[in-house]
Amino acid sequence: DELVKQIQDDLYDGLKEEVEEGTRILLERGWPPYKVLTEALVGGMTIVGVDFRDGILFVPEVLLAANAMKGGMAILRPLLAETGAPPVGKMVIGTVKGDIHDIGKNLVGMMMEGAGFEVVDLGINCDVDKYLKALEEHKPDILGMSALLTTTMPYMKVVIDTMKEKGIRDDYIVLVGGAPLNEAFAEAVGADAYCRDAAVAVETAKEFVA
Ligand code: B1M
Repeated sequence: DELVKQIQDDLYDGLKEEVEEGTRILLERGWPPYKVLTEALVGGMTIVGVDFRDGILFVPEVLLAANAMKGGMAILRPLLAETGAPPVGKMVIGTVKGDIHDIGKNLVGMMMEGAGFEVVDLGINCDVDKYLKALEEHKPDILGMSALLTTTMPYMKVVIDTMKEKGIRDDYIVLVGGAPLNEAFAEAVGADAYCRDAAVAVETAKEFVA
């Protein structure tokens, strides 16, 4: 699709208004919000990621791309979150300490809301204290943690170990995600499951709270 390619290019170039415009047009054409999200926005960010890795794009450009992506996501958010049903469960989610990547986490939050979960978003750079306080305050069914860096993902173990020390580990379902993780890592740190993407996070959460 020409327009999808155009949106991906605009996202790459950090053109927020153009990405927003393209997102609206795809919706007007009857595209389901989830398809717009995955094909145009996530697809575009994947290309950005490859060129970032290869040293073709640098942090300032990637920040602009992320900002453009958030513009598109803001349009999709209410559509993805539309649900009249009572909450099926509650999730507290945050990106771990030292890590400021939040697009994936935000996406997971949006999709969880869309599936009828109540979501408490703790933001980025969350230390153990922040997670534990939120668990105490909100009493969720699920704790979700996100990490995009190989240097920050071990912090998930710090959080889970602290939960164990306090004797509260088994009071919660712990789901983890982020590009550098995998199933073996999730198991090694003592999480209940690794979620490859936002759709898997929703499926997994539903299985656990069912
Ligand atoms: Co960063 N960055 N970045 N970055 N960045 C990566 C992660 C990197 C892989 C790029 C690369 O080299 N190819 C690389 C990490 C390498 C590594 O650790 N091995 C990297 C690096 C190195 C860095 C810096 C260190 C760069 C520097 O300063 N020199 C720096 C670190 C800052 C820090 O955190 N302390 C940095 C900074 C940034 C920006 C600020 C410029 C920007 C973030 C903006 C923002 O988030 N607001 C940024 C971006 C955008 C990226 C890439 C290009 C894209 C990430 C993204 O948003 N993807 C990324 C490359 C890549 O991942 N391919 C990269 C789209 C998003 C939808 O996918 O986040 O994977 P993702 O989320 C998915 C799943 O993973 C899953 O579901 C989501 C939706 O499907 N998921 C969960 C995620 N969290 C979950 C939680 C769950 C469940 C599922 O809980 C239940």
